[in-house]
Amino acid sequence: MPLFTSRSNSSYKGLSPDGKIKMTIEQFKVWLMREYDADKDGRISKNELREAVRAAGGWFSTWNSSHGIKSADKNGNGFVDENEINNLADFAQKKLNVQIVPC
Ligand SMILES: [Ca+2]
Ligand SMILES: [Ca+2]
Repeated sequence: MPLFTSRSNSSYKGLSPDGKIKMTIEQFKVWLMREYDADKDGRISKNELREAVRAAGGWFSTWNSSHGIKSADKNGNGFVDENEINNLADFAQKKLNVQIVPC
């Protein structure tokens, strides 16, 4: 199943009328892992997140990356853990055109 349901020709698929990309938290995690888990160990390290910020440019450009990474990695173990992904989701909702919807 594609992550974003296709309903427009824009580069972002699955845009709703209010311009938000809607996804569930599960989809958000899957998307993060697919896009940014470079070594496929099932979690996002600080380095991977930093790469993501750099590579994504516009997507993350409003994010002060070091601050963002720090605030995402609450327990400071160098990885964005399962529960810390929620922090990223919060950020995505506040700063990006993403809306996390109930499953
Ligand atoms: Ca990884
Ligand atoms: Ca962590």
